[in-house]
Amino acid sequence: MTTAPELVKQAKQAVGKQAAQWVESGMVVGLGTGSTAAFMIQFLGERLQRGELQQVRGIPTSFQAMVLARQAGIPLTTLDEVSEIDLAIDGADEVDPQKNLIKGGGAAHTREKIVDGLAKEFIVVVDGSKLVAHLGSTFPVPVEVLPLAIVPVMRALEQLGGEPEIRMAVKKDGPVITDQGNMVVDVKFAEIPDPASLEMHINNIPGVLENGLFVGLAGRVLVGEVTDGQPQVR
Ligand code: ABF
Repeated sequence: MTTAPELVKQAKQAVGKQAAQWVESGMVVGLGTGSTAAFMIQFLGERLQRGELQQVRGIPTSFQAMVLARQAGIPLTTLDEVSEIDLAIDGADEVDPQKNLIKGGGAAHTREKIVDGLAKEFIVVVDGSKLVAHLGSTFPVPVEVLPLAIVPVMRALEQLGGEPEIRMAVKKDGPVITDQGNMVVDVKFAEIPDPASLEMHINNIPGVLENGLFVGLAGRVLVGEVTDGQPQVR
């Protein structure tokens, strides 16, 4: 069982490295957000620098991914300039047995859903702690909200049976602001029996930009674990 922070880091590193091996020359790659995707970006950059790959272009899912990709030497492009995304590689906060996800712990789920959803293949990279029997059991559903609508949106989220809470910055001196300039509400649900329906109902609230339920988008799920001191990916 991988739980200590150093072991979790090793698991994320192992899965990030393996995911970078799925990239082939000529591909347009969606670059995910978070610490696991960051390892993938680093290893992908190293493959490019070694000359193992040519003509790869990345589409970042956040400012974080954009900066890391530039540092790693990965050429970037935009959705305006490509007709398709071959592969997206991104992390998650929860993965259920049907490969439905909760994402958005990094407040990047709006761009992530656009990029990951457009990809021909979307590979999820997680450490074993992210696997759950039911979505919502360990993590609330993040919702990106236009600031002017924050009060009515929170009321509507309560009517859907959730307990919404505005996400605050680490120092608690203000709300977290997304790359798009919006706020994030984390919504705890006692249970999520139908993730697809909840995803749709939340997005129907005026003022909501996007929520972190990713239903039916994930393809392969790569899981990193450290067993007997050895990082492994399954
Ligand atoms: C992003 O980073 C998110 O959608 C998810 O919230 C988070 C996963 O973080 P980490 O890989 O650091 O555990 O992919």
